[in-house]
Amino acid sequence: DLMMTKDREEEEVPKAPCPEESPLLRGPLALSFEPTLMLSQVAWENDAVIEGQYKPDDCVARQSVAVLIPHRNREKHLLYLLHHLHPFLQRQQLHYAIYVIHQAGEDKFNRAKLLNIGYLEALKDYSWECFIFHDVDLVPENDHNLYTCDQQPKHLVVGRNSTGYKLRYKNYFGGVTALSKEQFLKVNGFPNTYWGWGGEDDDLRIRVRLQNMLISRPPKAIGRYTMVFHQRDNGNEVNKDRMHLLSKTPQTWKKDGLNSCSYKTLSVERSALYINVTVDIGKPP
Ligand code: UD2
Ligand code: MN
Repeated sequence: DLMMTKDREEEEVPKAPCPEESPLLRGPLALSFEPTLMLSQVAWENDAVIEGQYKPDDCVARQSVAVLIPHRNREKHLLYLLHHLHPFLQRQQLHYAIYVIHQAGEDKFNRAKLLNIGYLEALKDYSWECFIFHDVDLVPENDHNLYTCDQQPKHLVVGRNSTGYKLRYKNYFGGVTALSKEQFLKVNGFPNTYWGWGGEDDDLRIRVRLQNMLISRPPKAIGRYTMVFHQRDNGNEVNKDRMHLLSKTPQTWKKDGLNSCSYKTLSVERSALYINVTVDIGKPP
């Protein structure tokens, strides 16, 4: 009996890398947003996901990817996103985890700072190679839109339903972006000083340009998203300082970013479908 077990162990062959293009991709998909959808159903449909994390079973993933979602008071959007994103990432044969960075309290929202925190916290779990900075309300429509990192930072949202699937403006860098661990470190992450709506995505683009990196995008037919309808949230009013802050980025980026991101972690909860990091990020000065 003992011998038998040993033999079987020796037979185990090392896994091959996953194919360059996943055979599981399906292309454009019709998305559903059922009002009756429940988290328990999404968990049941994704039983290979353990505490928000997944690895392909039969091959070694080509990249390890942490998806970071800034969040407050958007539970329904989060549910729809988890519902679509888990199968989407599994079809891409990635080793991935989904992190939700939840801002505690009622003070002004700070998307950029939450994303910095996501990066720092996720790296405590595992040395992820690639980071996807992801709005909670954007659902990808085509699984050829790869959630991987390239030689250059990537902007994944070429267009979305509400804007006729066109790029909003030439240098637009909002919604969903992919930067490698090194690329994000090189630009010192996002600024921590943008409170409320707007500007932080443009700031990241300026940081990327200052490092002489270029932004790549998938073809128009592939970089398509559905944004679940919403109005401007309370606590995320337009940041009137944004133009002024943006004009100073070349002087401020080195000292405002990952290296100056201070916060208090209130809890880290590992639920079935995502890792929820709740943080106290303070408030605007
Ligand atoms: C645009 C950009 C977004 C960001 C924002 C300006 C697109 C598709 N997206 O989004 O990336 O640059 O402008 O800040 O162009 N959130 C919460 N709770 C809140 C407020 C915000 O969870 O109370 C999170 C959530 O992940 C949301 C994201 O912050 O998707 C951006 O906020 P938004 O959706 O209100 O802003 P929007 O759609 O104009
Ligand atoms: Mn939105």
